Amino acid sequence: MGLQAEWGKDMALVSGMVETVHGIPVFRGFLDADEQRSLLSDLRDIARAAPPFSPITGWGKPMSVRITAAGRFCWYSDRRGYRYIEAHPATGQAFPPIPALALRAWHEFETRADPDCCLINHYREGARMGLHQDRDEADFSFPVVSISLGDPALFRIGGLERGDPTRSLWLYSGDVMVLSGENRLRFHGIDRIKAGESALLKDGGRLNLTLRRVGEM
Ligand code: MD6
Ligand code: FE
Repeated sequence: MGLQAEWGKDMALVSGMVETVHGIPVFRGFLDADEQRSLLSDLRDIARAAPPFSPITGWGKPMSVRITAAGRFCWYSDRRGYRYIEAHPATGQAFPPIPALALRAWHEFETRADPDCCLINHYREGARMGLHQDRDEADFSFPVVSISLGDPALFRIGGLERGDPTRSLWLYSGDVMVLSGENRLRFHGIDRIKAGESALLKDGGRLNLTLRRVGEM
């Protein structure tokens, strides 16, 4: 059973190289260098309108990753717990629209509806993201589509229980990864980034976009 069986004719729509890593499709170089720069420029505008912030974990510690979002929803966490919010915690404003290139990536994999959240994670050297499940969305039949920009990241993915065995893979600038079907609820996280590898971000580091549908249809 190869990719052909999993993706069928849809594969022809996708540019670049697709690898199945631990059963998860990773579209290497889905965005070429020009597209990466163009998306980055959109993300800079978004960060100006909706400044990235470090959510506070349930333990009362700020996360090492800085977060903002485009679209209707943004993930948020403070001492009261975590949830999706619809207004920026500092400005009180709605989040900016999702960039066209990110929407295009989503539509390669899901045509039933647009995403209503594009979460943007910024990793500086030393930042990481603990093992978690994305399960606060209304309908798990929608995928989560991830786009990586900048320095490589070591992505760890396990099973449906926190203690299940995990495997790791590197995500590079321009790669798109899709968590759908039986992979949708797997525990996953980022162990570390390899700082100084990519020249895309002026100050180095990594950006990750995850496109999702949070609300009901
Ligand atoms: C990251 N990614 O790559 C964190 N979640 O920085 C995620 O948490 C993630 O890549 C759901 C689906 C795909 C992901
Ligand atoms: Fe996640």
